[in-house]
Amino acid sequence: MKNLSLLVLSYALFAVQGIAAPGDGNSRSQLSLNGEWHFVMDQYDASRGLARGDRPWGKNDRDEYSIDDAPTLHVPGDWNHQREDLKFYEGTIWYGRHFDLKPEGDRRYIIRFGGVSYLANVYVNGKEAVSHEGSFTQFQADITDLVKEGDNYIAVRVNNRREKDRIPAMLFDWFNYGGITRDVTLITLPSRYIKDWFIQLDKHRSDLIHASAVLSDPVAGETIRIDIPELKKTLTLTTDEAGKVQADIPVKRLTRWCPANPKLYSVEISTAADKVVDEIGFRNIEVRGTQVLLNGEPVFLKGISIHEEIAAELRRACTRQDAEMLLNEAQALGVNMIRLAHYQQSEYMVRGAERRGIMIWQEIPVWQAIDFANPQTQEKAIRMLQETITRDKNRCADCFWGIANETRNTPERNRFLARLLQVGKDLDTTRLFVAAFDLAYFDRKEDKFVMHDDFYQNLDLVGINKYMGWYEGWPKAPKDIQWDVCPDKPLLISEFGGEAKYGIRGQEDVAGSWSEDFQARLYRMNLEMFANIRNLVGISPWILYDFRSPTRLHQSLQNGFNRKGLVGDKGDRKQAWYIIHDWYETR
Ligand code: GCB
Repeated sequence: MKNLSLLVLSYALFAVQGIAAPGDGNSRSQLSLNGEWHFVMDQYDASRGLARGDRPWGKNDRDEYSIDDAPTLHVPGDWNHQREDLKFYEGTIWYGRHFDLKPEGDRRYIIRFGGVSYLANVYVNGKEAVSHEGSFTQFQADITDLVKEGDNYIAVRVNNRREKDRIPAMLFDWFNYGGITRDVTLITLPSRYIKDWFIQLDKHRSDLIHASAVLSDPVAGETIRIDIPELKKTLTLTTDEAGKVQADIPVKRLTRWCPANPKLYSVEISTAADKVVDEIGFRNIEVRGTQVLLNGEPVFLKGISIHEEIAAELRRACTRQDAEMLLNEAQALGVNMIRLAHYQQSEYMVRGAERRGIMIWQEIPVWQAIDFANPQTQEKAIRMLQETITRDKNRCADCFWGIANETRNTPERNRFLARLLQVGKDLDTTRLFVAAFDLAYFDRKEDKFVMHDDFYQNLDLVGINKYMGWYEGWPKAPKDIQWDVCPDKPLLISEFGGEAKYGIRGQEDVAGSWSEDFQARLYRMNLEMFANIRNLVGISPWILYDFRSPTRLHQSLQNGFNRKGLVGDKGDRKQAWYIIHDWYETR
């Protein structure tokens, strides 16, 4: 039965387009296309001609659209922080740049975008190469047939307008940065290359690694080698007619990845023409009753939620240094888990967390009220989940795939999420599927917290967002409050907290004081209440840093920031940071 599920996993993964393991685990030849790109703001979406840069086209040699002499934006990076006139821009911007190439006949050229916010239409030498929707997932295109010797021109139309059928939709509680926000890379590959691979430990067994790989072309009889030198394992496999290989690798004396020892093994996958080296860890993550087991042992998730933002510089985080900065602050807090809210974050975050031994909850931006009744929106969500899993399926730190945050219990939502979940489960049988809910409430008649949203039954672990003491008053003393929420499942408090502005000290029992003292007390009270949640497997306070949100309208205190951070926007730790830090030290 297990082998059957591996089979399903492998076939499903390879159905999703993509070469895997990008970024710093990749040993392949790469040309960075980061740097300065010219840009034109196209407010009315009028200038399709910019796909061709400043060249005349057709019979008409009018030079109406020009981009080469336009100012530049840095890639990667959102446009909002780079220029005053783009600070709040939501709309279309054309990016353009040249690059030189000497294409070789037996090579393939793949262009990869780590993330473009929100919609991207990519043109190479005036021809459409790929379009992609969704700010936070990677995409790529084989542009071998579009490139030429010498000067090449690439144009990207980027649009970040909020629309009802997009994900997220019209309103969300973070800043809507636009632009080419992650690395752009041109990868050179042999004409037949290793397209994808999946090498992970069995979900339950510590002595069995499942391995599979697939070539770019469906050819039988080719040799693919998989080596794990440190484990003295070498497999020489022959592709089937789909160009795939798969095998189970029995292992002894495996050092499993865990927070205390985030061991990674160097894994080499090679053919006569191609080779990739990936750093891969092995661990078991599963649920038993209401517990989460890591490598067979119950684990308490000491979490923190993080937005991909450098608040002090009013910009989206996009570099390795940015990721290191955020992870350093999380690690100093004493976490063993991070919730990457509310979307897939860069590979720097994921690989950085993995190296540090931090488990990851990654989710797609199905945030509150998206258009659940719209079949196109459904397809978008499915693709986002597929792309999320495809990029990070070899990252053992990724333990939890989140499919939704704070959705309402309606028939449309139930159908939507059920399908999404099925797609996810067909893709990946080795991780836990989760979602965060905000529908738990204190039932005065029953004298306890309950939740009436049966969708949770479909999940492995349930996240509950609960802002006691902030959006909701205390019904009684925290130590006396009982919880009976999803009692048959592991429960993570996936958000809690309240706002305070760093530096304000004041009355600890007055929310309107906006004081660190109020926030610290609120944290203490919540921790007291959590002691009564029998199925509690962890907490993930909201949130590490204050973050930008156009919905935060208090002009002097919020000033465009959600101030629930344990750390202020400028990097100062608030009192509540120490409460969590000390509590985590005792767990
Ligand atoms: C929530 C949302 C989160 C918000 C937070 C808040 O429940 O999941 O995205 O930022 O509340 O601060 O209101």
